[in-house]
Amino acid sequence: MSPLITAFANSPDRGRGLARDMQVRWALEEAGQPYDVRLVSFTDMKGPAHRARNPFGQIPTYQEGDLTLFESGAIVFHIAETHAGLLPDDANARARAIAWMFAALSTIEPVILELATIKFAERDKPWNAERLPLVQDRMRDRLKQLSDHLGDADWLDGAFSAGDLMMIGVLRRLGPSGMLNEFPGLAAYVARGEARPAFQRAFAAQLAVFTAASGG
Ligand code: GTB
Repeated sequence: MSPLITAFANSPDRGRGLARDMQVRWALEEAGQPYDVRLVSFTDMKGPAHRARNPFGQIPTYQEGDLTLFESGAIVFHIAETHAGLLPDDANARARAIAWMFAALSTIEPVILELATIKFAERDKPWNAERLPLVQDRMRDRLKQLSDHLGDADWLDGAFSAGDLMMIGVLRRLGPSGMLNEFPGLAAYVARGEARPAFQRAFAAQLAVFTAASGG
């Protein structure tokens, strides 16, 4: 039986593939693993049936046989561990690829989310104008360090891995801000990821949900 994932029935990103089911879809496509999708509304997500899948009432989740998982990083890691192609065979290279997955989620993503918070949720706060440049500088520092590491390489550590998949997934959240353009190497890195056929299939699948929901 194919794994079953959850995704927004009505994604607020209007089909831009910025919600985290995109990373799970992409990993499944890289692995050549067919999957089914349960679309959930915001009301469904907060109900008991979905909270049994994810106590925080969020997407994505993943069900396969008697395994139920939440957290996009844990789901992608599970897919990578159980299918070929997303983690290197060499033990050290594999450990480094996993380190990049953690770096995406715990070193890069927090600064990106902080920027989103200050730009949207805290827009009306009196201290917003003072805080924004501090947050932007923190993010630029991190992006520069990442860009310096990447240099002219195609991927973060040798061949494409789940580490790149998670990192590109996180960096794509910067798209609407335009900040990635300050780092052409990182912009090209994201474009390389988006050009992968597996990414394209995953993107098309989530876009089809938006198109169908909006009657297009
Ligand atoms: N740490 C968890 C993980 O990695 O799986 C975080 C999961 C999470 O943030 N889920 C979000 C969610 O369910 C969707 S992806 N939110 C609903 C809720 O909390 O009630 C985050 C997201 C949402 C919308 C956009 N967008 O519109 O651009 C982008 C990303």
